Amino acid sequence: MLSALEKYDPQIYELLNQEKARQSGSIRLIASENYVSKAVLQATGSCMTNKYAEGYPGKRYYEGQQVTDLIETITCQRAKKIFNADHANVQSYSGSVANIAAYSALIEPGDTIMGLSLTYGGHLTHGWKASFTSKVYNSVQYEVDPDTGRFDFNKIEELAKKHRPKMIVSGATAYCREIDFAKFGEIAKSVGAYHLSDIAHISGLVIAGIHQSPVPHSDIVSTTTHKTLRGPRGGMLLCKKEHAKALDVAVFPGLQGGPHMHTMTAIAVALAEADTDEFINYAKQIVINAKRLAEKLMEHGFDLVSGGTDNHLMLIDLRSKNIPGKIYAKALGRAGIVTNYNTIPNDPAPPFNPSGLRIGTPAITTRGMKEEQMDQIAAVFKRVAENIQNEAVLEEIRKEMLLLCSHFPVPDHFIIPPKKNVI
Ligand code: DSN
Repeated sequence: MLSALEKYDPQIYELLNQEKARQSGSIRLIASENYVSKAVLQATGSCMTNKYAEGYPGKRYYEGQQVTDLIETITCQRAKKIFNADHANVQSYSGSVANIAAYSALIEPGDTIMGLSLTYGGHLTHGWKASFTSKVYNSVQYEVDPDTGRFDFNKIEELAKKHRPKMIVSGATAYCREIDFAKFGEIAKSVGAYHLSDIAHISGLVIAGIHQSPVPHSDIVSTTTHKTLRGPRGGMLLCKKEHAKALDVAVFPGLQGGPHMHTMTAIAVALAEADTDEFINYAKQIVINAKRLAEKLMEHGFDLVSGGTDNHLMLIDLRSKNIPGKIYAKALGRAGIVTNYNTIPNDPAPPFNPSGLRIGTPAITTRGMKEEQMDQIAAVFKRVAENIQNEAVLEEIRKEMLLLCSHFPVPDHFIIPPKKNVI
């Protein structure tokens, strides 16, 4: 495939090679990124990209659905089985669209929604002021306690009682502690709200049983498919039986036209991979690595929001180091480590130049790195902080990181042996 690309469009081919080299030659700590298997990559780049399939299996608006119907049915079955859910919709183009579909299925424009503020770790679509979701719905935002970095359920409950939202959203993009979905569900029930859980970041951990599942406690669960779950870039929804029809209609024809069948096909493959012991071991190692990295960073004098992590990510509060998040992320980048700057709870600095850095371990865990490498990476964080403008030291570290990468090559050919009884 690539040789055809090379011949037809050498410029794009060359850029793809550059990106491949970047992904292979750097320590990728962006908590939402990963490396997919060869099987997932193949499915993503398959002939399913050529097919329109508006509608649902057995009820399409185009002919030629002999295979698409089977693929969608299998993908839904796998999703329901692995999450133990009544119903699955696997058509969402992304996590953002999945969240909007969830609102649209259960509540009306103008109704009140209550989600975690973006600057405290929530997602844009949880009702952030710049998002469409706050224009269509009346958005009330809760925060995490700035002192503990954790949810304060008394405050959340108080806010819910005051504003009586129609939908409470649990889930986050930058929260490093276990989320008590049962408690969120209880609060939602007590005020007559629906409960939407967004597990985009942690769905792989939920599948592996190392994070509480929101499924029994939520009306709808949304997720992306490419973070800890390690599939293609897409979205997925799970819900209780009674919301199945409304949710499906909200996705199609409510918000989308034809589903991206190549992505859905790759989601099916990723779900089969996730239903294996190899996946469970990988997910466990993500958390072991994150805890070790957090511990070592703290030993090196870094402040972590909430004092550690329960999941795959952590937030470094850089105020005590006197280094703005962006400056630090860029210096780390020059040293071969890719991260993203991030707000911290009650950040005195603006979101585009925040006081924190978010890091996560999914991608480096997929590469096979373990505790020893976490120690090495934590030590590098210290050296970079001490040499923020010393380009010679940063270049020296970059070479060390390149060497580390060479010992853990990008597993773009890794294959998860399928389970015997895969659906
Ligand atoms: N942009 C994603 C993340 O990095 O967490 C959230 O959707």
